[in-house]
Amino acid sequence: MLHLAAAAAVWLCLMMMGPVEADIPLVVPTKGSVWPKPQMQASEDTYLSISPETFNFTVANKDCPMLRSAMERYLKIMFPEQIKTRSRRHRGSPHSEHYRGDLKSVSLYLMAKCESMPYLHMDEHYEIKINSPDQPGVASIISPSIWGIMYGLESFSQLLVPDGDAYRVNSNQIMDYPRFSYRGFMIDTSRHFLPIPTILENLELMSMNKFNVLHWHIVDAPSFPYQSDVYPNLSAEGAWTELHIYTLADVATVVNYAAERGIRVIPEFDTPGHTTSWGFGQPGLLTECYNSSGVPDGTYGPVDPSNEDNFDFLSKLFTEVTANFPDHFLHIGGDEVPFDCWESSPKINEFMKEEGIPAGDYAALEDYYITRLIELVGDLPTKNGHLVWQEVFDNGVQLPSDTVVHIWKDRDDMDKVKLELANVTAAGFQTLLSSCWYIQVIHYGIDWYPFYECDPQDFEGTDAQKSLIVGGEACMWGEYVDKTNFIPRAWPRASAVGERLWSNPEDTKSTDEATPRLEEHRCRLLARGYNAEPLWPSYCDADIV
Ligand code: CP6
Repeated sequence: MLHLAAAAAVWLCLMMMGPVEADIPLVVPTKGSVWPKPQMQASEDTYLSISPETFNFTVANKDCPMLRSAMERYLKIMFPEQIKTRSRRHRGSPHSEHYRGDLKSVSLYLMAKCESMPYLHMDEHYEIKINSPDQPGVASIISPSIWGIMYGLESFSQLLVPDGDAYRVNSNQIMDYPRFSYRGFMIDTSRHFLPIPTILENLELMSMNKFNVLHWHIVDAPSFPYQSDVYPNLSAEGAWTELHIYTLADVATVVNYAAERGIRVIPEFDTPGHTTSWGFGQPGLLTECYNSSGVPDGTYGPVDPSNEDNFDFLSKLFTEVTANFPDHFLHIGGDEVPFDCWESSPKINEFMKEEGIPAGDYAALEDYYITRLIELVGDLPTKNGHLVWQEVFDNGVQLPSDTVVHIWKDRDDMDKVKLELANVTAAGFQTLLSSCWYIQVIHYGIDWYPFYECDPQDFEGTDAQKSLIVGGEACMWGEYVDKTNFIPRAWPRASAVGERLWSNPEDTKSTDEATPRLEEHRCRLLARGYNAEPLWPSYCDADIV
């Protein structure tokens, strides 16, 4: 009765604010559903009972240090030491005719070698069997990789339904794997510093949503928080303060915490634009801009490609960066390069003449810069691959065939985005989509439908073109986001992106079908202690503590 009254009040309020759907359904969250939706799942009403005091995971096949830590982590996630709601729960209900016994342990079968670092196109398959016909009364998680085992543990943890002080888990067979191998989340630590605990909390939430790449847009024009050993002046002069920095030890903390959850960390050092903060600690790096009377006006533009020392600087800096970020890929940026400062500079125009770059063709100068940068990145001791923002492709830069092109523009014009997807893949490049997944942008109302409805393979193209889509990335640009609002702004809205990138599109066409599952998932995140924001008038058991 109370629910109806509350819903009616909300309905009245909404009516007064403007036209909305007249009937607002009360969302009844489902229990024990897995988010993102598995590729294949068959479940039954029969269930096993789990007692937290005695339950354990068992290494059935091959041991692995990461397997041990994942087991311990999931025991804590499943059975938090202090569940304050426990005393308020009803006692466990008496077993029904569907009860099939107690589940004392889940056997973990790691079927191939024990790895320690995640990578692009790693194997992520897993299988879960709980009280299956061929193995009644027991449960197992089976995977060729430690990464699949982790996803299996996450899915298993989501199947548990509290039952007094115990839990129930239904008979289930799950066979699961991701639709895309790149499921990214971008953070921006230049517009606002994000303390390490916030970054780690977000990594934990990413793993609960089966994301596998943290794209760390670590520096940009406003501040340079990366503390380099080889160029300490960059952060000494370019960070907000000497405390708003990430040391190499902090980087290692993030990289290791991420790897333990199957998440790669790709740093972005965006050049030649977006580099104002770099200039304070590295004189000569940026182009001096001139006023109309031909005098330097005291401001600086993009990296100065006419200064040969700058390529040496970038090579040394990136040697350090790639030694500390072990992933194969480096994001080298290349977006939004303004040409007016280059245009104003006699030094730049003279250099273009010497290099045979047509006068006034600053896109060709950008091409010169990016081409050298890509060569430099491939020649680092770690021989890295690279991602670039779409402008680099749009401007006609000749790119090596292994470049990943990151599409971000035209979020208000999906027809343009589809055309870009078609063009980039027709040129044979691996492609990553972000245009429709700007997590920092919020609206009043239900705000996750467009995220859920965006599909990276929904464009005119051949199967070969579609297969070049490596995945997508939710971006949290940081202009208006810091540790105070990061987590609720990201979650559970990014969960909608997570399901789009993981699940079969045929089974995830409907936001109506997804709604109760996402409601449950949001309550789950709340129960696990994360400030995931609400989606719609509703309640969670964890609300009252
Ligand atoms: N910073 C950098 C940004 C953006 C980009 N690059 C950006 C532009 C427009 C929107 C959101 C973000 N803040 N370095 C573009 C990739 Cl709407």
